[in-house]
Amino acid sequence: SKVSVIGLGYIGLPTAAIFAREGTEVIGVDINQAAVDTINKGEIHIVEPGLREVVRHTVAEHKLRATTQPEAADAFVIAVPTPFTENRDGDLSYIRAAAEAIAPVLKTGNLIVLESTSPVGTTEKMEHWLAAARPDLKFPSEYGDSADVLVAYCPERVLPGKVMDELVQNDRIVGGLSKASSEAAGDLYSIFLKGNCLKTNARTAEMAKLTENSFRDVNIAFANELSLVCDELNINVWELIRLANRHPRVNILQPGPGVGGHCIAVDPWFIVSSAPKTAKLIRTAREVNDSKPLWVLNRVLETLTRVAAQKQKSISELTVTCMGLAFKPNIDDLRESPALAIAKEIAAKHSGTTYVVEPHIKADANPVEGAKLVEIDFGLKHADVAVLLVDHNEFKAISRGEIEHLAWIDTRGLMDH
Ligand code: SAJ
Repeated sequence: SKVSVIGLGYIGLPTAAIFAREGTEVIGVDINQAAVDTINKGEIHIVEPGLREVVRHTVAEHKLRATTQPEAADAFVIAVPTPFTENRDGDLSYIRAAAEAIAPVLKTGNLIVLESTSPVGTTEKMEHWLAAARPDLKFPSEYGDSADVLVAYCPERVLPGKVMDELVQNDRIVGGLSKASSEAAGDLYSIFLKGNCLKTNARTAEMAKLTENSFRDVNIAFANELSLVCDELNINVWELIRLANRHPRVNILQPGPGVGGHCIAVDPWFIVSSAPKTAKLIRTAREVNDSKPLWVLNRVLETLTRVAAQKQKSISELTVTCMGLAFKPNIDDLRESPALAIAKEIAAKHSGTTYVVEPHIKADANPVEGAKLVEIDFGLKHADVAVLLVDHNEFKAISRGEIEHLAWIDTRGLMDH
């Protein structure tokens, strides 16, 4: 069988490569000509451990090929972005464009699977766009199991950095617009899936993806709120959580400088925008997590005032070092990173010197205007105030002796673990 993957990004390219590794003929489609050319040379345009080898091998074996023009296939997997809009909803224009691009090559018997994280009801909208372009074909919402084509929603739930492993191992939800659609989508993923395939309808599958990330967001918000309460009550939140988690039914997550990445900080809004009056807890959790960077910034500014008074210096004579910029440990991903946002604000507001330390990016790629990217030792040695924003492994080796001379603001509890 022939599978076409539309959108060759962080999810689409690994998915295409893994189908091809199993011997399936895969046509990857992307509007980005440069990405298409890179892939056809057996190279990759994104960072994901283990991906390069599989792309190189499957391209060389003529199992994987990329193009900008959709071609006929047996199954189409759509993995295009659904960017966050100003009114906190998903922008479905890429899904619509993908649907309209494949519509002319659709044939009876084809399966179309949407993977993009989307608000509830998007798969039905995609079907509507396909149907509008192909009035000659029967679609499942109207014709059920006697439709000409099959349509399903199948979210990915892989963790960046572990995509090649999690794509194969994780359980997978498939939600069809008809029973036959769910069955066909299950058969498609069984080509490479080692985890279980869980079948449901499309709306439930859409909501499941949003629910998983909202669950994590709400639980991180609980930890972040605790960190503010503990600060007021003069309690060490890290010790508190460690102790509370010894209860057999308590499992609190870790507070931090806020929630970053392009999923957990976004997906809950898709639920809120669909049920604005009802989704109160989910909305509040988003607000709690989104307010954490400002709280950290204010802590830094207050600390600068206090240290200036202690040292009888002006604030402009003090140096702040920001430790870490990525949105989570041990990666170089800066997307929606609260650490980056905080560092930028400090560099903009602080009248003295600001240093940033980020072992995962190169000195000439420093994204913080007004700050200098420096090594860990240098940054600590010259700082009056240091704020730990990401618990990278590189920072775990910092000893108490190295931070004795400075005011240490630890948003991740690194020194308490
Ligand atoms: N964070 C905390 N405290 C914690 C855990 C995380 O502050 O205890 C912060 C991190 O520092 C980071 C943010 O949350 O800023 C998100 O990081 P993450 O590791 O929780 O998740 P992502 O965004 O890398 O990936 C998530 C995953 N979803 C879940 O774990 C429910 C992944 O499985 C999804 O596939 C991915 O979102 C996605 O693409 O939706």
